[in-house]
Amino acid sequence: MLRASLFLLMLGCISSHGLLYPHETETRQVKSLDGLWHFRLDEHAVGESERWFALPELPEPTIFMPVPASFNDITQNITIHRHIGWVWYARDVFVPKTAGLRWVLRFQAAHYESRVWVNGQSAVNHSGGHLPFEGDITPFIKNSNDVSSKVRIVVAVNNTLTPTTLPPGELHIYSSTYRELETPFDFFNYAGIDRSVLLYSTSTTYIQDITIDTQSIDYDAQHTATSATLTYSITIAGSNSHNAVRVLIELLDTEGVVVANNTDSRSVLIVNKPNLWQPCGMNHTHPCTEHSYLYTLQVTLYNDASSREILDIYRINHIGIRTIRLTDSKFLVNERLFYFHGANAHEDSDIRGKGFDNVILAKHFNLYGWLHGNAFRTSHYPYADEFYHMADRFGIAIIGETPAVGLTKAHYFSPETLAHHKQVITEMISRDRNHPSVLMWSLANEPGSGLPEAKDYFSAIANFTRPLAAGRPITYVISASHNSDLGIQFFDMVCINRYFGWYSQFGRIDQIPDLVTQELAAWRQRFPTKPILMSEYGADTVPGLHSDPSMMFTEEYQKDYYLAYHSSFDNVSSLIHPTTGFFVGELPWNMFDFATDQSTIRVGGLNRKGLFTRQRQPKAAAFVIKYRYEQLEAVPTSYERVP
Ligand code: BDP
Repeated sequence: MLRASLFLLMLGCISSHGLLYPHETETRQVKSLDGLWHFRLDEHAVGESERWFALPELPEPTIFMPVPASFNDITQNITIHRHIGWVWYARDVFVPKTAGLRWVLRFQAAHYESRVWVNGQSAVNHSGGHLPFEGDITPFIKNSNDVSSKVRIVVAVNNTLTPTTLPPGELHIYSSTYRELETPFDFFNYAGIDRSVLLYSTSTTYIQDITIDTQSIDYDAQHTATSATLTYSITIAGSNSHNAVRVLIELLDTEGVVVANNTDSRSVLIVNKPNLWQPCGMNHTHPCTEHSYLYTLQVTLYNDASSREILDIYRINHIGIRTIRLTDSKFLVNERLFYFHGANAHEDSDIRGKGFDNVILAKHFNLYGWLHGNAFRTSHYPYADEFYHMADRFGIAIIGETPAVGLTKAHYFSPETLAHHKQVITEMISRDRNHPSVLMWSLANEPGSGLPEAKDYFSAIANFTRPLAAGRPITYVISASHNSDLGIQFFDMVCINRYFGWYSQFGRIDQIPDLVTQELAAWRQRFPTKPILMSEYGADTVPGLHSDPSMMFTEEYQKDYYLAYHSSFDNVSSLIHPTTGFFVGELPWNMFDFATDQSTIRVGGLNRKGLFTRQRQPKAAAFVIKYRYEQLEAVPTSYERVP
């Protein structure tokens, strides 16, 4: 029921990042700028001094470049493939001029450093790939006698990584023709405007940000949810900072019925008999091919306390009611044990590189459904928003990871990197926190966490993130040994990557079970109150290569490799041993083959640890994992009461 008292919000005193997904509503238009843009390299870095942003056309030679896409693999030109430095994109667009509207130019991501000019004027700059950035371009739109006016958008993007970027990198200039970017991580440094570009409108006074979390769920004796309390906050921004507005917050079920509402900008919603969001692939939930329950949050902004004039409406259609709790040995979702069984991935595919594509997106989730895989880590950077939307829908758990991969040298743990890392964490959590599928934040992958510098660095990262974490546990993914890691003590869970039988004990599948058992026991002994997850394990496999007995790189070896790990997992699994187990999940490396730098261990420039090829076809091990996950899905799970 609508509360009697309507709160007036005074504008202008609230500031927030605001990375709401650009959805179309009654008050918002969204225009896609995806398509073919004019593109050229800037090999001598002269574009800015020669003011290419102010020219009617980019200087020749230009080519057509699809957006979104990484530029590297679109042509046959090796110079474009391995270009390091600035590239330029340009296109014109018609923006309808409408009084009372602001137009925002939004880049879902571009890698790495971006500068954007609109009609020759600097409009927005951003440092860092994998996360959106935007700017209000209304002031740059020319007045005309027409109802609409042409807007020229020019974007310069630079993929050079440095010791203070995330991920870090180091440019080595050996001669005028020989430059290499050293990338201390194992994936190709694809670049360009690799996610969609959108132009969207809002009213001049608008809903800038929304946060919503499940605070608590009450259950009856049969473990059926009887009520849930959600906390939310709404941020309003706009041109008229002295105007008074009011806001209506409504939660709608899948039938469109309002099940809770409120008129405070920051308060709670109480939902009776809630339908819970459930992660898929557990005995008590649903298969990963079926939908989880999602509500819609509708926020309506009215002009003032008395008028019915609507200024803005925004809807989030992926609200999941669910809680997360970690005990010393279990990962609980809705007070029931959750066991991560999926596979990690990369945003990577033929021709597109890291370019977003709905075809790849849909195939991704169809294959997780086929595999009975209920989780993935966004290794090693935040993925495109659309992955989170689909994961919410199917109940697939996401471990959201920052691009802090490759922090392997002491000088990378600098104050500059720390400041940027905090900025990235803020942007990632601001963008992704309302997705129920995000169950944990991973703040780095395989840092040099045994280096003395890592201790204070990760202590600072943990302290910074904890108040922002929106109810999720925090972690980073470890390659260091149990007795050398200095940072995970500040985090909630131990996530380890281990490659026994691949990067060590070559060809010795027989050694794997004991090594895994000893490894898990050693971590447990050091951290008896933190659950443990195997966040990577895998073996490169060339599809079609066979041998019996199995040899490294064959399909048989990959099968044997996985089978050798599983008995050791099961001996300490919290799923199979609810009272004594502490091992909460397994994520093979990798779901798909993916592009890397060329080297002697990367046949064809690919990391071939995929269960599937880069073209998304299964290798033999995919069937082993599918069979295992079907078995895991059938294990009944216990229900834990909140003490
Ligand atoms: C792990 C890294 C991952 C690599 C993998 C491998 O976390 O990024 O791709 O090794 O070498 O250490 O396959």
